[in-house]
Amino acid sequence: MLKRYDGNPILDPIPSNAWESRMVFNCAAIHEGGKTHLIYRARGVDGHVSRFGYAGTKDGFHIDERLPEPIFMGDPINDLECHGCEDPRLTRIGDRIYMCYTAYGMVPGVTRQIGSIQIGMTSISVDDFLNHKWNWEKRWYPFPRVDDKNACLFPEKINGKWVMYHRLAPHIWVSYSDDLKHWGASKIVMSHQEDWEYFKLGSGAPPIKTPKGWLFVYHAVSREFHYQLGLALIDLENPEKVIWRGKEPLLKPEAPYEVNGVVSDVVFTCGAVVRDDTLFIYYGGADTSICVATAKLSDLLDSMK
Ligand code: BMA
Repeated sequence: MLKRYDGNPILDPIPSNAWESRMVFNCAAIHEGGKTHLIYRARGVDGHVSRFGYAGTKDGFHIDERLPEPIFMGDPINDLECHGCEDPRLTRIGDRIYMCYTAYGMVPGVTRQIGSIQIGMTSISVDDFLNHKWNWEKRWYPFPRVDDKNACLFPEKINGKWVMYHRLAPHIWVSYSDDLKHWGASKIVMSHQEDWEYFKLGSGAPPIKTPKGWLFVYHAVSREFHYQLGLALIDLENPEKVIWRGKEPLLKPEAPYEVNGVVSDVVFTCGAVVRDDTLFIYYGGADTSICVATAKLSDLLDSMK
């Protein structure tokens, strides 16, 4: 049901831009002001350090705007994220856009070569975002020093609480908050069931509200260490209840730009948007370029039996 766009990849590295010369991948996606905005992860000449870039598309397929400089970077003097920032996910709440990302830092007292990862969060006003004024709020870390990533927010409170999905390997967990800053009451929501989910699971795009439930695209890692996408439907009133879950992957690495690249056999999403009845899933192919695949939302929901 999911169709790859014939013009994939839609975004490639730019060899002459040092910060994005090797890899552009795993982008957040949000539709605001008549345009889909992609905040993408990029790596360039300085090895493992990732930064975020911006690209925009009016029709969802063709990139009509791309900024030459990074729009967000790991704080080099904060040991929680001195090695960079990875895999952004965006959710609009009221007049702000919240970003969850993986903060890649150092283990204190050991060596800068040994990395630690945890969830970082920040936000920006919708106006500033649309005007490319990158006034991000001071960052915070819901679970500092906990090896945790793939965080995404639901766009509204459920039963009076803000809700986050995140990944403490190998499971997808849910946590709750009153203020979006302090998180707790964590529980496992999804664990591996199928062979293609053998090693671990993690959030993909932030959940999308539909009349039948929250549509949730996630990723899973197979025995062969291939990254694939899966689809689930979550109860609208209970983020701990999975109503339906696909037995087969929604997308697995098969196209040349998914099989061959800096990291082979990877499809990995951080963002999807619905426009009319079309779901656009933006994803990294082989950690090297950005691609899009679409499906009719109504067909996907009908297939969940
Ligand atoms: C995960 C993350 C993703 C990446 C994937 C495949 O651990 O780092 O950003 O796409 O590995 O390399």
